[in-house]
Amino acid sequence: MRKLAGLVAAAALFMSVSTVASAADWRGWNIHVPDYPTSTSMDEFGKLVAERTQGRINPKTYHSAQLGQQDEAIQQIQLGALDFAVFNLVPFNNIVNESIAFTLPYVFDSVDHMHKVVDGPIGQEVGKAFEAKNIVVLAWQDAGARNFYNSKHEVKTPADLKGMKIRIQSSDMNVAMIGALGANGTPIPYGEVFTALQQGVVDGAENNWPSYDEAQHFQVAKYFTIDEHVMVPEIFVIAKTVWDGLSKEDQEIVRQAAVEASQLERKLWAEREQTARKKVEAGGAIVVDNIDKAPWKAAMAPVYEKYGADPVIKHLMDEIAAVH
Ligand code: BDP
Repeated sequence: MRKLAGLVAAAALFMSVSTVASAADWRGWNIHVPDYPTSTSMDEFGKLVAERTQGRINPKTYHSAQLGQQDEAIQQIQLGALDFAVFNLVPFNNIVNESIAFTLPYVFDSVDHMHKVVDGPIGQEVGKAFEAKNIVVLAWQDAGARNFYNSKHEVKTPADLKGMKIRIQSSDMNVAMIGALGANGTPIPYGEVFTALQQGVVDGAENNWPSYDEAQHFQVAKYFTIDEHVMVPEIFVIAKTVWDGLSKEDQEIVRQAAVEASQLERKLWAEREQTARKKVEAGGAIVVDNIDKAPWKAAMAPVYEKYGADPVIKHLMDEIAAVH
């Protein structure tokens, strides 16, 4: 009899725990490998939210693009089929107009300038614009400066890139940016870039040190130029349908956890940039440093002209330039 009572109690406990858990098992999308700064921060977010809600909400992140490539994942978040994610801003250029302002070439002078912008009222304004697309931006993360690399030869000036096919993320602005440099931008999902470089479908790509290392691109495109043409931040987001279903208290817990996790990401990011650079250099990357950035900035004139003609983007560009 006692045994039976014990079993009944255990079953009741199991049912209540599993009911609670399944009611709020959140799935998070992540493109990066498990030890990447983004990944560690998303795991931390899951831990903090589970702890602070006593297990009522259990966020679990699926790393390494297990839940698909970035463009599909954005659609899934918009539909509420995925709950949360960290996304790069460039794939939003064709979806949320305001996102373009933060992804324009040389729009930020330094990491510090970028932090001041995204952590202040301009960041809030741009973040707010995502809500019309069913996405709530909770925090901003670092993704460093992006640089060009290729399999052909050393690049010092835009003229050296002329005629090359360069892989880009899906963004009309990036097509314009690569075009302004005299090269051709070809959108390809991140997970397919290694093979595209290896097979010569494209001659080069552009990314930050940690991704150049993570995706092994240095093995098939060894000429890396520190031109730092863009400094694109990333966003920690939650599906608006999920967000709207939370109590005010839970919204506060979730936002706070995303902010803390993103502070952790920024710290890890700075370290990862150093270690990734050392790793790719040891792995055979040929790094072109100390280039004159003036001709690169000058070549971008048509890009500023095109996007500066849009009053929404022009206003953001002016506001960004006024932050110091
Ligand atoms: C990485 C970003 C990732 C992008 C990727 C890319 O962290 O979100 O998908 O670049 O180039 O640096 O597609």
